[in-house]
Amino acid sequence: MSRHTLLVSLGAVVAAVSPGSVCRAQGAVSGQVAILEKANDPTEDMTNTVIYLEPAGGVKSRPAATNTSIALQARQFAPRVRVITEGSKIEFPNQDPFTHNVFSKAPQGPFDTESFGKGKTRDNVFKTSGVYPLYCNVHPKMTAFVIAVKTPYFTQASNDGRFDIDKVPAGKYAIHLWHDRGGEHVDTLVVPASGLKDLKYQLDARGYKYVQHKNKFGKDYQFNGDIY
Ligand SMILES: [Cu+2]
Repeated sequence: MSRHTLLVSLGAVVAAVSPGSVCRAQGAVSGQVAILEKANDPTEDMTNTVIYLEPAGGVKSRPAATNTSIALQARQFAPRVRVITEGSKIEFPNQDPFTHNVFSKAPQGPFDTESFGKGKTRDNVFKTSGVYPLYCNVHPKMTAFVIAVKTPYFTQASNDGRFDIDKVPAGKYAIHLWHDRGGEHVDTLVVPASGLKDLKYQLDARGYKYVQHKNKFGKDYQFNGDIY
């Protein structure tokens, strides 16, 4: 091989290795989840199902913040469930004409916004991953859940239970499916470069029973003249 030929060959190799080709192939992970209900009751809160994929070796860098909001509206948290990345901020705008509060006793990050009135907004940064049940110290039936995750691969199911997580690099994952009445299911997935589809999962809400939580002082709620 002449010196000239060698230089040409090296040039061809360099051109073939573009920055994009160094990345691992990415595919979508999709499927459908169903909630088993007592006496075939319909599932009206399917979108409260959170699905996320944790890479087997953990994530190398902290995923970007996915700041969002949960409104206080008609004596409810709207929406009732939000999944975010660890370290994200959630704002709580009070859209009712009366006072609310937001507190959580989650051991990984308890907080309390104190009471705030109509048109005001409070917020909280969820620094540590985990499930945060949120309550209002004024209204005993108000409940929401924030699920803070350490991965950028997450979603919430649509009304029919379908889910689709885009751009998942090939590799091994733990898939978590969580629903406030159906509990949590964890499974191992090996995602090929082409992705995975038609996954089927079922969560069981038949044993679920509503349990009234305590107020922020750890005591039973007292009727305070407000309408529950
Ligand atoms: Cu309230």
